[in-house]
Amino acid sequence: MAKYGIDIPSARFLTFEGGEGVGKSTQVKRLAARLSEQDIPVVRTREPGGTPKAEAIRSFILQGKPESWGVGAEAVLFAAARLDHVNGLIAPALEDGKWVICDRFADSTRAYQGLTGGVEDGLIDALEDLALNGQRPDLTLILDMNPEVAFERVRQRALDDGMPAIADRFEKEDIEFHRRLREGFLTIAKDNPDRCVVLSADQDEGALAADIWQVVTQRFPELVPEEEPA
Ligand code: Z5A
Repeated sequence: MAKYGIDIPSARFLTFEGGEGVGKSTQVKRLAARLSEQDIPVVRTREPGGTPKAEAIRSFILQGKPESWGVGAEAVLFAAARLDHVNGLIAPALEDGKWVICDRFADSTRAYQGLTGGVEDGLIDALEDLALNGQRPDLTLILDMNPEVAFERVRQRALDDGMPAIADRFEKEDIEFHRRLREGFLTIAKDNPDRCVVLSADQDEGALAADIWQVVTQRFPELVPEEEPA
């Protein structure tokens, strides 16, 4: 039993998606903390990564090593990492009754490598079927904002962390790519209205967290504690 005498709601799989710097990691942490306050067992994870093998693929990809292999091969690598993540962490956690909140998931492959990178839908669909093994998210929150504003956040974070080279990289990013990426995520939301909710990320952290909580409790009303009798 959780606080307030309600049963622990059954396991759910939630994903956060969107462009770089829109605040996904920040909101994943906040939502996990809020669920934990209600004694709901939560696993917080991310993609690419989440298991040792998937983290190894993450560092290989993020070091830019497979760039010369082409975007199709990159999509296959993301799917390989996802397959291990689903089988090694996500599915077992859900079977254990835990809520899983994942920072990026299969929609990122569709948006980055597919809709923006040009990998054909057939390959993206096949990789998704293979890697997900039937484990589709119950709810996907797509955080949406102008990429120029999001980049300024990431650039500022890099400067604050004493990493001017990373700040420089964001100044040189191809903004047109990120505009198309934003449209890609909005297309995914339009194509999956039962699963995806788009939220404006261009607001302060607390206000966005409140919007997210409202969506989550509307979707899963079992989370709202019963009123104490007066
Ligand atoms: N990728 C792919 O191509 N295909 C795939 O299938 C998958 C991934 C799964 C993953 O890198 C890369 O892999 C990514 C997509 C690709 N591409 N790149 N490059 P990552 O996971 O390391 O990068 P990211 O997902 O874009 O993370 P991020 O840059 O850290 O962004 P974020 O998680 O959305 O934002 P944040 O870390 O929560 O916040 C960013 C900064 O803004 C930080 O300083 C916060 O304190 C600040 N912040 C957060 N919220 C706010 C608000 N509301 N107001 C003001 N400032 C805020």
